[in-house]
Amino acid sequence: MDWKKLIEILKGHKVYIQTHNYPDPDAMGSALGLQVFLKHHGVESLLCYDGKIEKLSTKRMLDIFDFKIYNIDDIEDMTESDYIVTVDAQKFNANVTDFIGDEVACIDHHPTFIPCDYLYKDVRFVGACSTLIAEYFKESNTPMDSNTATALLYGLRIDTNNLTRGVTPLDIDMFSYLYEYADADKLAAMNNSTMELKDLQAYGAAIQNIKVYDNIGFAEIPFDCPDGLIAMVSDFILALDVVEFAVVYATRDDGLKFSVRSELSEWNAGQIVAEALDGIGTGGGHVTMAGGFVPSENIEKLGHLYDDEIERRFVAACREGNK
Ligand SMILES: [Mn+2]
Repeated sequence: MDWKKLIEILKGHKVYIQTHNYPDPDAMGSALGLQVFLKHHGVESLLCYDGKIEKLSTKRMLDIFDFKIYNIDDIEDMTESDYIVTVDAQKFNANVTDFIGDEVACIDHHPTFIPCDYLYKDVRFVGACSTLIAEYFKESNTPMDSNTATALLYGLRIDTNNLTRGVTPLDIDMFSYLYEYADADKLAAMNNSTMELKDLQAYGAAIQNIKVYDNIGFAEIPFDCPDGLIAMVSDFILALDVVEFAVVYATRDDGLKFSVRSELSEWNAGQIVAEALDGIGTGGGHVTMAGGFVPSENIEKLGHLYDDEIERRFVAACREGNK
């Protein structure tokens, strides 16, 4: 990390901070945090994303932390010479739309699938991108305000599932650093009423459809639902004591959307989903959490009983990973 270099590169340019599509709390917290950091060092920026802000928790972040992030459809004046910093996201990733601006910098905690030549790159495997942004404040002695600290802390907590998933010593350090400044009332407000009726319907469908083979749990949500919700249901299935690897997928008009979770270090969720969907779709992600997609035109390739074929593919890929 070289915060001075980042400021130097961005100074004097029109800067956008772009999250991955359908931003989650870590992406939103990171984007807000970086915006506040840059502003302190004389760089104004706008936050942007593609897709939707669809989950109740992310919508509430906008109110509680009082900031703006623009959908790309509402930005009409971005040009090729504008600078983009991607946070919690990397250019060329499947979940990051390539905007017209120039992706000059990247701060992320995900693995790189297709390398990109940035002027500034800070990709480190920690539990949350919010952790990395918090470190920019700490390293540079930039004043941390309570609102920003709380948003970053919330992102850190959600991405690490309350410090239980993919946590590194830096996450713990930044957690305690942010905690000093955080606003307990705002955190409590984020924790209250986080479930909508449609969330409950997705859980209900998944519970009805759950199948467990040894330690692998499968559940289909037979209707469209947001990425974040599929991920929550996947975490929920993983919480079953017998399940150590969870595969949840929702049926959408345009295909099947997967969320995969692993508790076993030898079963790399990202690799397994990529292998299981090889030839019919795409997949990838972290060791513990990953996602995938099968476009509708390929579902028929899976045969009439596509759920059987999906289960067969995942079980085979898990066994392969166990060798
Ligand atoms: Mn993240």
